[in-house]
Amino acid sequence: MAIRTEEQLSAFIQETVRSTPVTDIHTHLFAESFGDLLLWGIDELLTYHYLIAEMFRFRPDLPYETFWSMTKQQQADLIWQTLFIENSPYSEACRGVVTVLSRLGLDLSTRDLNEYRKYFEQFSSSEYIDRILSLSGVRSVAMTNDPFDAYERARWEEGAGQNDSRFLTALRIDPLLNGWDQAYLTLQQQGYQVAQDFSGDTIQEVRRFLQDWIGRIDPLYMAVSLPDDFAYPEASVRGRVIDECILPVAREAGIPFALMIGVKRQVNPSLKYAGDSLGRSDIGAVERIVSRNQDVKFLITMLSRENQHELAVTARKNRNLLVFGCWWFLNNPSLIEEMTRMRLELLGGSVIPQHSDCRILDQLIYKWDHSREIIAKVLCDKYGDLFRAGWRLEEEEIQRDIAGLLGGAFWNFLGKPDPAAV
Ligand code: FIX
Ligand code: ZN
Repeated sequence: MAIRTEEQLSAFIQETVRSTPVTDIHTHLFAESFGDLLLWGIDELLTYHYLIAEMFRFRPDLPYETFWSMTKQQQADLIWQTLFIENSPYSEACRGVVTVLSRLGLDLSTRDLNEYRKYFEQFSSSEYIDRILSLSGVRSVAMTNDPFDAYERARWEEGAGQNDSRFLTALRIDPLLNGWDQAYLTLQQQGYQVAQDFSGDTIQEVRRFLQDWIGRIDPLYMAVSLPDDFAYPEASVRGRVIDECILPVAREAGIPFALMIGVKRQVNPSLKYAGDSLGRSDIGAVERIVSRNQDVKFLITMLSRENQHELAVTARKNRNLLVFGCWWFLNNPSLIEEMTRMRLELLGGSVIPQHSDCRILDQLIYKWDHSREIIAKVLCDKYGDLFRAGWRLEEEEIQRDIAGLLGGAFWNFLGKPDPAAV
């Protein structure tokens, strides 16, 4: 049906963005069969590492060790008191908790954390997964599957990951590229004949390791996060692993290599896993890896705001590069809007505007609610411009475009149908 007025256009865009199911291409969530790796509930929400970092800013006298020696519930109490009671929770990570509590139907006027805790007790993990996926309108999520994690490896050996098609797999291989001096030992323990100095069959054995894990978990892609000083090509262990192991295996398996570039790990080790930061990276490294390996597909996100424009332009020049998400410190409304606007202007619908990076299941609600609102706002402007220029749109065309942005472009890039699509 054709859209006749600008008001009708905006209302239709907003409703379609709100109701179109999402494929969330990068999260740290897990299916129920992965046991303790699946995190949900109020104490997990409050102890999200984004909130830990924010809490410490308001508690200059709190020794780091005191916080780390607390139980999770005590940590959550302190974060609630600091960020929600003694201050107003308008930072994006705090606002996220408010959105979640509100959409779960909890009474925000009480601000009673123990009352909120009771609410979560009524659900089993499996009921809660159904509830959150339904409330957030997320159809499927890619997990971050780590073959270097002993607990997760044991779950795979028990047959986890095979019985819930809403949880898709992604093979995460950071230690191979960022910590070879330890990683080679884990590979040896798993039966691969690798040497620290790369002698003998090391290259073939690393490839065999990747191939075995691809065979075992059938990942959508292989992924790594990389530091801000990532260089390519490079005469280093990382450079060799990329060129001689990952790229040949990605090529042969026909799966993309996902690069998340720009992390400065542990700038403040006292903050533990909340202590990472970011830095601007060299777009030249991205240009070279994608243009010299045109028969490999690359999913790329960068962490620094300063890299976003050049990354979008690099994607214009290389169809084997799909830009995705507003990652981590970019996942704030002002930056999501700026980046989404710029990306749609440069790339049309050949982009994945957002992923959630959720670590806690409940976060799917806020990360997608907040992002959908911004994506809809930008689309209203873009389709509005077309409308005012005289371009008339059918509802079906808008539905097609939005389905692409929220998942279709990803599946097209992979060359696979969305298994969860009905
Ligand atoms: O490397 C990653 O996948 C990052 O997203 C995480 O490690 C990071 O801690 C995070 O949660 C960002 O949102
Ligand atoms: Zn992540």
